[in-house]
Amino acid sequence: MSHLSNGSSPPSAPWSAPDGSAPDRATADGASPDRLRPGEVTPEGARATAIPDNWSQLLALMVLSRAIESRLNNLFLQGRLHGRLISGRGQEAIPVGATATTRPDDLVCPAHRDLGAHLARGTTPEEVFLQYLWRADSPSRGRDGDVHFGVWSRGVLPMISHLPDSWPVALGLALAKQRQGAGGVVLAFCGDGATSTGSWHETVNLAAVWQLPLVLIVENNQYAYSTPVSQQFRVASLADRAPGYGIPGARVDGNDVVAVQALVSEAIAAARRGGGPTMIEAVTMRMDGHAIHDQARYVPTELLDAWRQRDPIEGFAARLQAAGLLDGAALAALRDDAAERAERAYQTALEAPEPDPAALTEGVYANPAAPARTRPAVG
Ligand SMILES: Cc1ncc(C[n+]2csc(CCOP(=O)(O)OP(=O)(O)O)c2C)c(N)n1
Ligand SMILES: [Mg+2]
Repeated sequence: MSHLSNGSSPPSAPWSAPDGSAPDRATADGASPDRLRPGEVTPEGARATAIPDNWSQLLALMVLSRAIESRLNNLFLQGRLHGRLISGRGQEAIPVGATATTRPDDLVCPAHRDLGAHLARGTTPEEVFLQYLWRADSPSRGRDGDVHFGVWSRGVLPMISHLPDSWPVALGLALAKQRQGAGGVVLAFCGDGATSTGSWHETVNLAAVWQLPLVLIVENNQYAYSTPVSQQFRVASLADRAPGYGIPGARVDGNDVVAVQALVSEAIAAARRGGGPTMIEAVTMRMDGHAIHDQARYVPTELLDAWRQRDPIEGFAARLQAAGLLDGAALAALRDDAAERAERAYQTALEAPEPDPAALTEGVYANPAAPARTRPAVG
């Protein structure tokens, strides 16, 4: 059983630093595959260079996502929200870049840090605050005050907590899209930790076998709760798993919204053409604890400091400013506007009614009487 001995001696640097300087997963002999360099994309043709025409949309969506989460964070700390709060701060480029070019007939299955995907599909700040205040008119109709919401009319599915069970659902949706034959595709997101589950592998395999129009996006943010990626997998890149299933895989700098959009757009185009699924690993960093209760003291400070230098909004804004497309005043105005929209949405949600307890079982069953009649006899 000597091949298992690595598990008992954790690598000295269990994470990957943004410049690739620190080993993310030391090998048995101490060498590092060290292949997680943000900006590195395979295949080569997917490397993004030009600022896309929709740059202002990308920037506005990331800024709005950050503003909404910032307001939610303050509200939680003030005791005005109930339950828990999960943050996608620092990861906005992935859901925004991936989703911005989707068509209305596409479907999106966000994971729990993908507020930007909801916003990119047209979910409003009001809907988000109604959700987090458990209001009757929220997307989940007051049954949830957390990430488990979607707006079906916009093609956004609610996140499923059992990881990564949005993926097998996405698989079924992609099968439906394939059978409809109208070119619709499905985007499914998950984290690095979710890749360790059986249903993740089953989904990828079946998507490959059936050549479904599915874009599979893994957000590698270096941790799954307190578990670093070194304790999660041994491959140098999660995208390296794709060839094992017979599909293309690519890695992208998850903090570069332009690169994410370019690569995912390519994968979407391939899926529309009948080219089947693509797996994309977007490398990023979870900048907060798992949720607001988690101080994440297990994350090395220098790692967070290094990734903070690569904030996706700051980086994109700097690039736009260097290109003469944006100035400091316009950026400040955009941020102010996003903060005001978030505040207005919160105030609107505050005034909105709470759900009627009598409506609790509505929507649970198609026919409330059915479960008793159809339940098989026990014994
Ligand atoms: C099947 C399953 N096991 C455990 C959990 C508990 N859990 C919720 S989030 C989480 C960490 C997920 O990590 P990752 O997939 O990397 O996503 P991240 O939170 O880092 O974005 C865990 C273990 C779960 N929701 N589902
Ligand atoms: Mg993770």
